[in-house]
Amino acid sequence: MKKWLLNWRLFSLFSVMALLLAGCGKPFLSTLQPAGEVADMQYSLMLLSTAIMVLVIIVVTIIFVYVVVRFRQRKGEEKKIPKQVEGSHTLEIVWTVIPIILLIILAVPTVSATFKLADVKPMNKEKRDKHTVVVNVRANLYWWEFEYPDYGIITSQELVVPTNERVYFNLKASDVKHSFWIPAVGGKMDTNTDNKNQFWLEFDQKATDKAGGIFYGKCAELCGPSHALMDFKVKPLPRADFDQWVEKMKNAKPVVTDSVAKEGEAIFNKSCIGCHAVSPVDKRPEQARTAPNLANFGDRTRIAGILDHNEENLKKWLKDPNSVKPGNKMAGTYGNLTDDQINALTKYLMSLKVE
Ligand code: HEC
Ligand SMILES: [Cu+2]
Repeated sequence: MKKWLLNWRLFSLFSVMALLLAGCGKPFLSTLQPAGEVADMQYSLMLLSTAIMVLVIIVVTIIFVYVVVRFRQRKGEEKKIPKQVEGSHTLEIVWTVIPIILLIILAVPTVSATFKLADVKPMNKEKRDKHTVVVNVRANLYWWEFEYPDYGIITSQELVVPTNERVYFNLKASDVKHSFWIPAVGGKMDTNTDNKNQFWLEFDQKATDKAGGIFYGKCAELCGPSHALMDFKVKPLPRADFDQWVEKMKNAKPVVTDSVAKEGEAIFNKSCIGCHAVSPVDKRPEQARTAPNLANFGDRTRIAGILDHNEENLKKWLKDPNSVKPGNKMAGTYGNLTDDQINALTKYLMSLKVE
């Protein structure tokens, strides 16, 4: 092959790879841009293990190349056999001890970080500090519920937390196993049906600003056909704003003035209220909470966790949820809606705001 052609091919290959890699590293979803204490710890461990691996690869490669060159068959010396070292105690000790040392270097910080990350004492105290924020996360096919037991409020799909402090989580699932993961901030931790997992995360204010105020969360355990669409968003707020948000949620009530929205409310109260609550203060037991709480639906940035938040997409969702999220638990549970009903419901749902 002509040389310039080969160069050109390599060049395009590397450009495509560079383009692919450029997709990584967005501040709102990359583990490589850690946005809090947990993410920092996890990132340092990644760097450490990568450094050790690269070191091993470099040393082995150098030895390999040296041996290939040094002991190659030379002209006139075809029969020559180099000195044999089989059974050398020194060498055997060297290549046993070095990996042990490397493993210890890796193990000490890993075990220490594991214990730090598992320290959830502040949330389990007999009488919890008033300041400590605890969130009960419940994963469902294919949506997320966030309950704040100390404030008596519930929200869905978008987790709101204070920045620059440890937030504690109780994690569980109501149907199958899922996994709670906010790549830039930390995780992942399984949500199970038969036990409760606990951990904490810290959301850094500066990193939040850099990420545009919102982080992406994901389900990280294959759970069904719409697993890849089981996203949620995280809105970290400065403590004062967070407290305000909690107060607004506690006092939220749908105020419907528009006549079309009123029609929507009537349809909603007939066909949808059995599953969806529109008050964040939902006293029903969790088995009865079979759908996302819609109290602050109008404030959200996504519909069903994935579609951009606008009327057009909401109509698309109400018309045929299955076309958006195959196999979701809302599809086929209410009769066909007419376009007028969908318009009315859209007006009503978009008016559900606390901000
Ligand atoms: C059988 C229970 C059930 C009924 C009845 C039901 N839904 Fe749902 N709805 C769900 C579930 C479950 C989801 C979550 C789907 C997902 O994201 O996987 C959902 C999601 C939604 C969402 C997106 C929520 C979000 O947080 O982004 C909207 C909006 C919605 N439903 C509106 C309605 C309306 C309007 C009606 C009545 C016409 C209705 N639902 C009837 C179960 C139900
Ligand atoms: Cu999943």
